[in-house]
Amino acid sequence: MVDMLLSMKRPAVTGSIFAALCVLAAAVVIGLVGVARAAPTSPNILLIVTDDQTINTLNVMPRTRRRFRLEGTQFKNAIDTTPLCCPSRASILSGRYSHNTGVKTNADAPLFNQDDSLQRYLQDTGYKTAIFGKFLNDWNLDVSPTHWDSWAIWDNGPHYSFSTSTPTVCEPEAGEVCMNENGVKKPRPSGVYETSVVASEASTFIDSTEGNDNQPWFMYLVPTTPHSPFTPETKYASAPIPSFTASPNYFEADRSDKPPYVQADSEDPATVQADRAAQLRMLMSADDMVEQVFQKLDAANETRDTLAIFMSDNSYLWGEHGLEAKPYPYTYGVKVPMLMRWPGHVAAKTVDPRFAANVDIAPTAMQIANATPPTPMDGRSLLQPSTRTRWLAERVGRNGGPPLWAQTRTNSVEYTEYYDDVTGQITFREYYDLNSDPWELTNLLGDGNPSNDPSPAEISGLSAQLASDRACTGVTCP
Ligand SMILES: [Ca+2]
Ligand SMILES: [Ca+2]
Ligand SMILES: [Ca+2]
Repeated sequence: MVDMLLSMKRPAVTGSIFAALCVLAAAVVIGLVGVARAAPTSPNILLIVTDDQTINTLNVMPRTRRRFRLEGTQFKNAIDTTPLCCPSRASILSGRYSHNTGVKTNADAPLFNQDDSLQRYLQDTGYKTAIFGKFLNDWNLDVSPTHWDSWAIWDNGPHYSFSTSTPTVCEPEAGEVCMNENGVKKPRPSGVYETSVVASEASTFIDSTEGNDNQPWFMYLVPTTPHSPFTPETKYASAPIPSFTASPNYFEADRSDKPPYVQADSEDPATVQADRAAQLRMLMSADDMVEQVFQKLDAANETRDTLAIFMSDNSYLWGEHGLEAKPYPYTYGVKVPMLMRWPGHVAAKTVDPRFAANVDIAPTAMQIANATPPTPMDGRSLLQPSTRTRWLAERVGRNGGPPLWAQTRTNSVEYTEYYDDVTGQITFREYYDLNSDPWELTNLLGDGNPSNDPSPAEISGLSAQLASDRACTGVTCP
């Protein structure tokens, strides 16, 4: 909050900041005497998480830009600590790193502890909670998620559902996409693009809460856009997209410095470009969804009383280093779009350079809701001054795909280790001097030139730091 306060100049805004601090101070006092109910003044919390949206894609989302960038703060150095769907979603909802959630792969949804989650703590504090979209990959839709007052959840899959049966029977083999809506398994509405289903569910939920302004709500909107299959909405199937500018590491010419799995990867630039085009068009529908939800909030007079966050569950490489998709420990494989707005409380038209992360979302929500988990979360509230000088990103489990890895990074150095699945031994290291090599073109530990290597002392220091961070909990985490 202090960083944001400093960036605010207008007296009117300063006044509302002061009011916000009074509310927060009052909330802290209430917390001390053990009354754990959300004050009527607690803001709503709207969390929108897209699926596989890479950074630098807001150019196709003008309404989202207006709502979140012109009227809010953009975190330009935000990351997902494990850049893969299910582990990242578990980290978002728990405020904990993958090594602490136990959700290490996309098959680990059953390991997610719903009783140690944002939705649980907010509900306990008096928030009405709702989720619409993708909860966790491979979640058994015969099982209802807990600690939600209202929900409609589904998994990755087609973005359109085409129903041929009765509305209460779900037949995936007939082209229907199944969802669990408030405990009833049924097909998603036929012929309706998925982002419109999310918007419609959100609208119904907002209507249902209008009668009780004293109860704040937490609404988690999780469209699977722009995840594969790469099917844009019909109306955007041929929509113009921004021209492509290849970054210096686009299909990196010399990958002899890279780990063996990168050197062995052979993507097709034509496929990358086709997927990029489709994903950008899919994001146009996500932009519609964002605007529809905000228009609904405007009509309900709730926009100013809502802290809203927009982000992606993980990034997605479009040919950088010759790679496509995830989960890769390179800048655009780890960084994600992340923006936050709360009129009068979070600075508008502001770019925040701090290291922000998916594990910070839950602590941020905890702070404004005056909710306290029994053990400290790993992340930090984004409304507090940040002391984070490095980030930790990690891939701690796998069922196929790239090897296990972990990365520590400052503003000037990126250091990554790869590990053997069984022994945990380090199998490869990457070190980039980000000041001279921001595009990660020359791994100084893999370029065959010993004269430019970092000192053994520096490497052992980074390695020890990484070992410590990979075992961190709560306040010991970066
Ligand atoms: Ca994802
Ligand atoms: Ca290279
Ligand atoms: Ca070297």
